[in-house]
Amino acid sequence: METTVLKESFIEKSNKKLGAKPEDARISLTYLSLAFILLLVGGTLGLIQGLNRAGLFELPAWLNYYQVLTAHGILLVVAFTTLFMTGYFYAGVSHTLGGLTSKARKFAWSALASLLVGTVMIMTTVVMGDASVMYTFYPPMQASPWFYIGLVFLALGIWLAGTGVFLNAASWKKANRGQKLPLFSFFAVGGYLLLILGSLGITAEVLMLIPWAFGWTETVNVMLSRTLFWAFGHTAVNVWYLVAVSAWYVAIPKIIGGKTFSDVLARVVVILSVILNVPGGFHHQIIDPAITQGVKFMHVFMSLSIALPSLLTAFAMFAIFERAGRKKGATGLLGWFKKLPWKDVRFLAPMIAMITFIPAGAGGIAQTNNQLNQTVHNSLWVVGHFHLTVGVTVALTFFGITYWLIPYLSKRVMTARLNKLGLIQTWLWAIGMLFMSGSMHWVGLLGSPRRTSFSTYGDNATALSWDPYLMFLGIGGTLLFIGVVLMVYIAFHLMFRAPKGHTEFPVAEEEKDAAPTPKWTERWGLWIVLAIAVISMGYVIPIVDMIVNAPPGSPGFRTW
Ligand code: HEM
Ligand SMILES: [Cu+2]
Repeated sequence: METTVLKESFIEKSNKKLGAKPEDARISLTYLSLAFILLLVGGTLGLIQGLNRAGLFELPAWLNYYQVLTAHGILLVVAFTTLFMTGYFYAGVSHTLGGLTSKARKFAWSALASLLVGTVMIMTTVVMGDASVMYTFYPPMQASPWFYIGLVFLALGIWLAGTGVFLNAASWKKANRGQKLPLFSFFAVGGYLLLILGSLGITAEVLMLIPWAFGWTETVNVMLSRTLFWAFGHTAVNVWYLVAVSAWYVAIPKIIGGKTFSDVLARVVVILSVILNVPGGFHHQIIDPAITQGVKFMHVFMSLSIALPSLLTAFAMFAIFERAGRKKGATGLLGWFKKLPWKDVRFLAPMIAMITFIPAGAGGIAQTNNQLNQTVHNSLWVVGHFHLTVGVTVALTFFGITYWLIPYLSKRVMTARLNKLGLIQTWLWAIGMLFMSGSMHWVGLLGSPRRTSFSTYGDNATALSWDPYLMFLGIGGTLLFIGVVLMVYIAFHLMFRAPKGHTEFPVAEEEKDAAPTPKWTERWGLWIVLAIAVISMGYVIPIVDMIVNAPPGSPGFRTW
């Protein structure tokens, strides 16, 4: 016991002195720079869409609305998120396990190469007008085969990045027998495990679509493709959420001067997320034909079960806030609220992200119900929903991480001026999204469809009644775009310009009297078996049905 304590404090001390290892920092900084460049491009495209839908900006003849929408979706919800997650997880694994192994470093670099090749391939086909199929690429819309091959490279990149983390964690466990994997690395292992499980769906799908896009097979099974897509699409956004949650459990308590609420609870949240998530994909297909009511009912239940870990997290977070506040002398029922460091952007950004998850999660629960889904399906409501979940809860937490992660890696410090700029950025984002997402929700209820450029539908009275809301959408989008520019400026400033110095990687400690974490939390083999069992329970019957009772397949169409 004594030696382990010694060892830990030695690692901690040397980390403090030296900060991130240069060769590990280079990996994370490269990932993060690319992520922020893509955020800038994707955000610009978002502004174009927002202004177009407000009726303020007409796209030039050479630019198609669906081309813009495809690029915006893929750059932000797939590429930005994957790159940020990898840069952040590798930095934290390096920090909490005392440096990356040379093998893990190789995996990180080859993952980056694969992700870049994939992104460039996909974007080239989109820019050339050969793949305006949006990020969901539903057949029978048919893109250039290189678009789907690009997706294979993205999946490969995810597997490589995950494998590097798994190997690193395994070698640490071997060298530190009997010790529990540090919580941050536990999140990283769980996150990649879930992402890899989800990516199996998209891989199976594109292997079907590639021969079809080359013309080697004539038709494709549309229902099967949609189902496999959502096994991935749904899981991926839940992974982005889990990445955000990792920072809430690991970094935020430290930033506000508190302690971990419960190490076991955090690990149980990770385990439940890994086991329960994938079959939730069906809630994106509630209106799809060819899925029986019984199966749809089961999936409503599966979707709602994912709310459980989120509720556990909400409980833990408020407990952390209250304890930290009381330690600083807060009294009364809500006195702790005032003791929170609202002027520290490292806290404010993820806090607004968390608060946003309350209405965002409630909207998600509403959408999962069959009857309510009929009302909002394919309307702008849905776009409003995921700009709250991914656009605020995830993205704003990522921004909050950036304020300490980048200076930690670049061996610089955040100045008071940058903190102030960060506070402005956070409020701009929150207010911009309140306008944009709020009006999207509302106008969606009034029937305005998603995924269409501006139209008055021949001056139809209902369509004209949407206009004021769409104007607010445009105003919100403009504020958000200013937020994107500010954020990218701050990120690169922290990388290259801020004053040199030491920045801490905040990792919360457990309370002195915390109960030890039971060993069963690290039975990964069991979690994988359970996850596969749940996935089989959700998918075997509908997929067999879709294959055995398949209607004639569809040839490809170019709708643009
Ligand atoms: C400057 C900030 C942003 C603006 C102005 C913006 C604006 C928009 C608008 C207006 C649409 C709807 C278009 C339609 O359905 O016709 C849209 C779709 C979308 N946005 Fe954003 N957005 C922004 C940031 C983000 C972020 C940060 C993410 C995710 C991390 C994101 C992910 C998406 C996705 C996945 C779609 C759906 C694309 C599709 O339907 O195929 N957006 N965005
Ligand atoms: Cu989902």
